[in-house]
Amino acid sequence: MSIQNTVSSWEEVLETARKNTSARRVKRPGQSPSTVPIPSSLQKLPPNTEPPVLLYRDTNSWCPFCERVWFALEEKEIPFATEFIDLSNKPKWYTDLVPTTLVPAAKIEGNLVYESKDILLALEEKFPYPSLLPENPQENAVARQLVEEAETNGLREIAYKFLREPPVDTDELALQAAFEAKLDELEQALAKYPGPYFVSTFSLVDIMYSPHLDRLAANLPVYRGYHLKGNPRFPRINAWFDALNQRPAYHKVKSDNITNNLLLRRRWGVEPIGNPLALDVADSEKIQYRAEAAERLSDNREVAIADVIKNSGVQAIAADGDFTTVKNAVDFYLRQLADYLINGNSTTLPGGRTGGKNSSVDPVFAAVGAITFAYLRNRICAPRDMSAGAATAFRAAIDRVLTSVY
Ligand SMILES: N[C@@H](CCC(=O)N[C@@H](CS)C(=O)NCC(=O)O)C(=O)O
Repeated sequence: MSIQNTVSSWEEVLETARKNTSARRVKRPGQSPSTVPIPSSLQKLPPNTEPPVLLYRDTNSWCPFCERVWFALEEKEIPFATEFIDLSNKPKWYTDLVPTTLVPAAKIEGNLVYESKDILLALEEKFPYPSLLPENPQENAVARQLVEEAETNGLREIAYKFLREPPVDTDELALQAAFEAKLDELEQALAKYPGPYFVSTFSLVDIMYSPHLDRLAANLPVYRGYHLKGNPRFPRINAWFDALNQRPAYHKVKSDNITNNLLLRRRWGVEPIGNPLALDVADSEKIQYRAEAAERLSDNREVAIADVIKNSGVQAIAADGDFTTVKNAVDFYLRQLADYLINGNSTTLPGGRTGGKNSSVDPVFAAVGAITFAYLRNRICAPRDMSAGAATAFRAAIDRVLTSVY
């Protein structure tokens, strides 16, 4: 029997995956990104009604400032549509429309607002419930002050200075001390109200800080050998991360650690001093994340296969320019990956040349599998392609199936 018949069909995988996850996306044929998540709040709108908010954000869903706005929209369950802006080639209509030319920007009931902080405050104004600012006037004023400070307190600047390869004449320890002093200020701010957040309820202050602190928590261990998570100097920041992690909206908008680390390497060309590819084991095993990853891969397989063939280098393997075999191999290995995500260890993995029952596996066929998996492990990007949890499950499954290719 051919090994190609040993795994489930795409249709079978998709059907099972959809029973185990409610996450769905809309396809955008020929566009980037190729899919977009459906905000759960859209169900609240009568059919054929335009959502009251249009969010302009970056194509790759990397922008931390856009993440702030997306986080608030999900928390407040405001129905919204998204327009993606390619930051490497911004359309003229966008630079004409938005004075700063930056993302995010939003049209709130037709009115343009830009600057993430101003968009957050405008959303509070137009859609007061559920509120992301405290009701109590005194606490409300504190929260507003903290929102301003999140922009002006210099934490971001010092953090990124510390994170980037410091110039030779820089005293790295002094830089670290300055960064830690800023984090101490956050610790003190978090101590002022009961509960894990900056004020007594989850608020815009948390949203202002979360995308940057999240990225720093992922990047610092890998690029500076410095740990924010688990650091006993910052118990409140750690409790704050734990509290954020309980919020469903956060899981929709956040990125995963590997995306955050690969991004830094690509953008700055910096070399990791730690392992950039360590996975969050807990997320990788969750059924709903495995199902979401399988659903994404099955539903969007044509785009995934075309991307692998075009960009992974696998074309070099095609004998005499005949891509049929290469395409079949990519299709097979992706199907095997999707099947493994759904069925776990009961999926028949070929066993390769190490002596499994398919020890006769064709090495050229296997090479296509190895390239496909290595490419997609780093190519997948959360939350652009799937949620952070699903991306983690996806990468963990690739690691597993990769061991069976030869
Ligand atoms: N202060 C702005 C910062 C926005 C910002 O820096 N956006 C970046 C993406 S992360 C951008 O649009 N970059 C494109 C460019 O610089 O041309 C805000 O809070 O909205």
